[in-house]
Amino acid sequence: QRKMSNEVEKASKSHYNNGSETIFDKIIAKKIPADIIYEDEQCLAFNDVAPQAPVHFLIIPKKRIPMLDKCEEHDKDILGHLLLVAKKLGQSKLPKGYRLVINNGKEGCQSVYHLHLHILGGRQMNWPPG
Ligand code: D5M
Repeated sequence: QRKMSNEVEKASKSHYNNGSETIFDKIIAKKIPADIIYEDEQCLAFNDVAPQAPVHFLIIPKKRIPMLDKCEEHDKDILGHLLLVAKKLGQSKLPKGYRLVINNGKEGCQSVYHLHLHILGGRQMNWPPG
């Protein structure tokens, strides 16, 4: 059997828990440190602790939204805002291009149940992703 990557293993052990607090809430509240690269009223961006590319950061809403599956019509402003912040940061830090990823649920490899956009770049990305 193929060895699971660390991130896949973490995701397989993690699950949606009724919108309860995650480590990202602690980062938003500044109770635990993170390498924060951008912040505004609605969202926060910080470098990923387990980078999968030379540049790899996350953009998260300050509002506790557990996953894309739980988003509703009334979340469309924050969802649009996250994409525009991704564009702004991506364009300035990764002018040659970048990739956005949202992992949703177990088979989507989600391990932290607080919505986050991964922004990856600084090397040629491949397709299809694993
Ligand atoms: O991605 C969750 C991501 O969150 C994964 O790439 C590691 C990252 N992570 C987890 N804890 C931290 C802290 N404390 N700081 C920064 N980055 C963190 P997923 O899409 O859920 O698999």
